[in-house]
Amino acid sequence: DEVKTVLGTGRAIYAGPVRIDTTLSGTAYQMIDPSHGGNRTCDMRNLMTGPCVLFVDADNLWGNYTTSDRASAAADAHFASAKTYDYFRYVHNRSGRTGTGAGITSRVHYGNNYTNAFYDGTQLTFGDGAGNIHPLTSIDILAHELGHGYTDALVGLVYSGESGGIDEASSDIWGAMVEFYAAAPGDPGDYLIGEEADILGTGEPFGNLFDPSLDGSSHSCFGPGTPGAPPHVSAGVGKHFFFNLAEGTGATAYGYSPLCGDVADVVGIGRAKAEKIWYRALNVYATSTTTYTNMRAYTLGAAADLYGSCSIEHKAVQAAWKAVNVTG
Ligand code: ASN
Ligand code: ZN
Ligand code: CA
Repeated sequence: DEVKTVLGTGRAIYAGPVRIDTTLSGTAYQMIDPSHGGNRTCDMRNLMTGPCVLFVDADNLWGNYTTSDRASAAADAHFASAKTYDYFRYVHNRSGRTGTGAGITSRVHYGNNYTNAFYDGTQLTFGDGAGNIHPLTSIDILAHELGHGYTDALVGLVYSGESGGIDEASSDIWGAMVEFYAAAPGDPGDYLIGEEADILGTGEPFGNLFDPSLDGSSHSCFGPGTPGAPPHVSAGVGKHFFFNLAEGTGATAYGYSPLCGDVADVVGIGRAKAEKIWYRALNVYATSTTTYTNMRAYTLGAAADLYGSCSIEHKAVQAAWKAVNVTG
């Protein structure tokens, strides 16, 4: 028989009250989402090995908004994986990370006090954070990790040097863009990354796109040290470019965007155009060894393709790169 999606109710820690797609098997509901490539969400039971136990439930009401119910973090992950799927499907016309419609498994409650999340080429894994009360299952973190899967499939950037930085920048860009797209009641979009899960334990966000250097290590502007910096550090240049392009350098709504070079303010073209330019640069032009200078040329190419040579959008791409010291 064909497996049909059933509409369930999530009481997610970060996303809040959300609808999630599940499956009815016999008399039990399962966290399997046939409407989004068969995404499934399972429980690592705070171990690092052994089976991941699929979440099942008798009444299709998942979680209680807190970590006292193991299904709450699962509801966040199940919701965020569906929204990430829809984002790439409807905004970029990409059906699943492989392009074949296939979804992903999200393993939650991984390890003990595990304060990270990762994509291993096959599935997603999320720790519960410090004290096991800050699961890393927020939309921006999940979309960052799942975004690695999409970027890998689109380009396969080498994970070192500038190409590694562009890989990490892409994941934070997807993280932020999916968060806006998802429009969750408890977690509206912003340009902060990981703030919901309080990864640092200080109440400060783990990172942001408007001035990445605020994290203490990321480069907000391209400099002599950028090519040799680790991916999470050089990524700042790409994130900051993207913010400049979408929101402009005069933007104040989400923070601020200091200029690097001596250039006039960049007028942003909006997220909807900026995300299409970045995606097309990766999908059509980028290679495994793409550098920031290359990415400048590729985003210019993508903007010319989409909006015309010498269009406002094309010129904004040029200005947004100049504002992070990438001049080609
Ligand atoms: N959360 C990290 C990332 O996706 C995992 C890692 O450092 N490998 O970038
Ligand atoms: Zn990453
Ligand atoms: Ca965020």
